[in-house]
Amino acid sequence: MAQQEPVTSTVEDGVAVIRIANPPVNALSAAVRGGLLRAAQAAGADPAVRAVVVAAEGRTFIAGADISELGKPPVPPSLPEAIAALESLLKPVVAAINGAALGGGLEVALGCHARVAAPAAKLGLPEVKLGILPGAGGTQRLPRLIGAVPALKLMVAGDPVGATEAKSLRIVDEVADDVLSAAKALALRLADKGRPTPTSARQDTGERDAFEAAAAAMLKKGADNPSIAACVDAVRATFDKPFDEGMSVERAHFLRLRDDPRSKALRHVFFAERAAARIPGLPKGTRPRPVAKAAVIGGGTMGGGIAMSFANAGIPVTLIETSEENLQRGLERVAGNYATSVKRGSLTEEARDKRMGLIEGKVGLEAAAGADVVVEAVFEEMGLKKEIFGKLQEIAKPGAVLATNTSYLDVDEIAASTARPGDVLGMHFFSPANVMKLLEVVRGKETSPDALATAVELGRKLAKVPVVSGVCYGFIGNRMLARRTAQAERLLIEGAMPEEVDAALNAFGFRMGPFAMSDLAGLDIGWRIRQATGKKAPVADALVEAGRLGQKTKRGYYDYSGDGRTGTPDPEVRAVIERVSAEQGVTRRAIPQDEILERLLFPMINEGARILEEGIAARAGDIDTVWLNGYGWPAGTGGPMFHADSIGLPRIVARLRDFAAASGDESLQPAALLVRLAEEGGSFAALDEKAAA
Ligand code: T1G
Repeated sequence: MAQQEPVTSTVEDGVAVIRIANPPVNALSAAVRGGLLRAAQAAGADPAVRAVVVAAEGRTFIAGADISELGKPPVPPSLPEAIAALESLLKPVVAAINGAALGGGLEVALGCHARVAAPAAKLGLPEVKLGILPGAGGTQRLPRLIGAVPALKLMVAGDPVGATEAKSLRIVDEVADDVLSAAKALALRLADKGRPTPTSARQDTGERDAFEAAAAAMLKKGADNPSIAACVDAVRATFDKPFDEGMSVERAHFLRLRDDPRSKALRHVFFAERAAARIPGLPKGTRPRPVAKAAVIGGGTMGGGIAMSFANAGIPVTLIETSEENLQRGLERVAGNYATSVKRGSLTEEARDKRMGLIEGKVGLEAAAGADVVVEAVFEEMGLKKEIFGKLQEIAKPGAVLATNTSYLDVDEIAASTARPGDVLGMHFFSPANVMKLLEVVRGKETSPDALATAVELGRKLAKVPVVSGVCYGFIGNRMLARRTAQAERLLIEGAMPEEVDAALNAFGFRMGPFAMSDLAGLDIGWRIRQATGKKAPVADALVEAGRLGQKTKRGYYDYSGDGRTGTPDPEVRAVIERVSAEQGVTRRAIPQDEILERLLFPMINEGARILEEGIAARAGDIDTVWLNGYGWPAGTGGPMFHADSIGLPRIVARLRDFAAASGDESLQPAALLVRLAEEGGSFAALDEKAAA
C-alpha cells in the first residue's frame, strides 16, 4: 500500500494550507518535519501564495515530537529547523489549532505568526513530564509571546490549558469553531499589513525581578526535578541573550536531559501506561458494552470514592446501602469530600452540584436493576460477597457487568456464585478511589472478552489507568507488596529501626516508607488479613496487641502525640522490636541503607517475575504501571521491572540467592524467568517488545 504523504499543501484563495496527517496524533516524525520544511519553502517561493495556514487532520493538532524517536539517533531535518523555515517566511503564517497542541506541536504553533484555536483545543508544554524541557524553541518563544513568568509556569506545570485560557494568556489570537476558515481569514488580513514580525525577534519578556522570584519558588518546590532547573535556566536566557544564543542554551539542556536515565524511565512510563490498556488475546472485533448508568454497592470510604469517580466522569450512579442510616453517612462523606475540593478551589460549586446530582442513594440491592455496570464494594468477606453476587444474578439487567472491588479474594469463586460468571470480573480501585489513578481489572477464568473490554474502557473513561490482572492472591500490586512488607518486618528483627527502613525508601524516591504507610492506613488492616490467613508478623502483631494501630490511635510504628500526623521514633517501639529479636535468638546488627533497599525491592521484583511467568500480568510494563499509579513508585526510575533492567538482572539474581541463603527463606530464591533472562543477557523490556511484536 502506498504510504500517504503525512504533509500536503494546497493553495486556496491565495492561502497555502499545509495539512499534517500522521495518525493517530500527528506526532512530528522525521517525515512530518521534512514535509513541513519543504511545504514552507514551497509556499515562500510560490508567487500565488499571499499567506500560509498550518492545519492538521483528525482529533489533535500535533501531539508533539514522536516520543519513540527520542531515544534514537536524530534524523534531519530537526524540528527547530522546520519551525525556523515557517517563522522566517515573509508571508504571514497562522496555525489552525483544531485539537491538542502539545510540546513540539505548540512549538510549531509558536513559530507561526498568529494562532487560532478551536474551543476544545488544549495547549501545553508537557515535556517536564518526560524528564526533558521544550526543545524546539518553546523556552525562547513562549516567554517572548506571553512573558517569562506565565511561560515558565506553563512549562514547569506541564499541564495543558484550554483555548479560552490560552486566549487570555495571549498564546492564541482567536478562538473559533471553524478554525480553518478563521485562520485563513486572519492570515489574509495579516497579509494586508505587510511583513509579519516573528516572535523570536521580540525582546521584552517582562520584569526580571518577578521572574527571579517565581523561579526561586519553583526551584524550591521542585528541587529534585532537573527539568525544572533547566526550564528556569533556558527562560532566564531570554533576558540575557539574543534568540539564537537562547536556543543554544535550550538545546544543550535538551540533549543532556534526553540522554539521562530519568527521561528514559519517564518515556517508558508513557508507553507502558498506554500499552496496559491493550488487552492481549481478545478475539478480533470484541466491542465494549455501552455503560450509561452505574451502581455501587456499599457506601463506605471505598464505595463512596468509586461513586465519585463515576460522577466525576459524568456517569449517573446509584449508591446502594443496607440501611437509611448507612446510606446517609455514605452520602455525607461524599458531600464532605466535594466540599473540601470546593474550599480548596479545585472544584466550582456548579461542578460540585452537577456531580452530586449524578449520585443517587438507595437502600436495597434491587436498586442495581437499571445499571449497566455494578461495582460491589462491601467488606472483604467471601460469604457476604457470594451472597450479593447470587442476588445480583436475579436483579441486574442482562448484560450488566458485575464487578467486585475485592483486593485479595478469589474472583473465580465469587463468579461461581452466579449463573452468569461471564459478566463477573474484578475492578480493584485504590484508596482514595476518587483520587488514585490505578484500576486493576481482574480477569476471571470465565470472564467474557466483551465484559473485560468494557471494564478497561470504563476505567479510561473514569480517568483511571487500567491494568488487567489474572486471578491470584492480592493480584499484581498487593501480591508484590506482601513481599516488601514481609522483608520490612524481617529487617526490624535483624537490626533496623522503622525510621531507617522508611528512610531507605524515601531516599529512593517513595514519599512514604512501609511503616509510615502502615501507620496511615492502620495496623489493624494487615492484622485482620493475617488473622484470616494464619500468617504471623511478630513485631506488627505485638504493636497491634499493645493498642498501637497507627495515626488513628496516635501511636503505631511511630509516636504521633505532636500534631497527629508527623511521627517520631518511639522508645517503646524500639523495646518491642528488640524483645522480638531476642525471642527469636537474633543478634541485631547495623544494616546499611543500600542493603535495606535491596532487601525491600529485589523480592518485589522477584515476585513480579513470577507474576509474569504465571501470566497474571501480560507485560512487565503492566507491573510497572501498577506500582507507579497505585503505590507511589517514583516515576523517575520507571517502575520495579524497568528498574530491575537498569540495575542488571544478574545482580538481582545473585543478591536474591544471598538473601535466600542467609535467611533460609526459599521464597527468596530467584524466579525461573529472572534466572533465565539473567543468563541469556535478556531484559524485561526486551521480553515486552517480543510479546508486542
Ligand atoms: N509520540 C509518539 N506516540 C504518541 C505521542 C507522541 N508524542 N502521543 C501519543 N502517542 C500515541 C500513544 O502512545 C497511543 O499509541 C496513541 O498515540 C494515542 O494516544 C521537541 C521533545 C495527544 C493528549 O507528551 O498527551 O514534543 O497506544 O492513548 O488519550 O519539545 O496522547 O494507541 O499505540 O494517549 O486521545 C510532548 C503526549 C512530546 C504528548 C491524546 N508531547 N500525548 O490522548 O490518546 S516531546 C506529549 C498525549 C516533545 C519537543 C519535545 C496524548 C494526547 P497506542 P493516547 P488520547
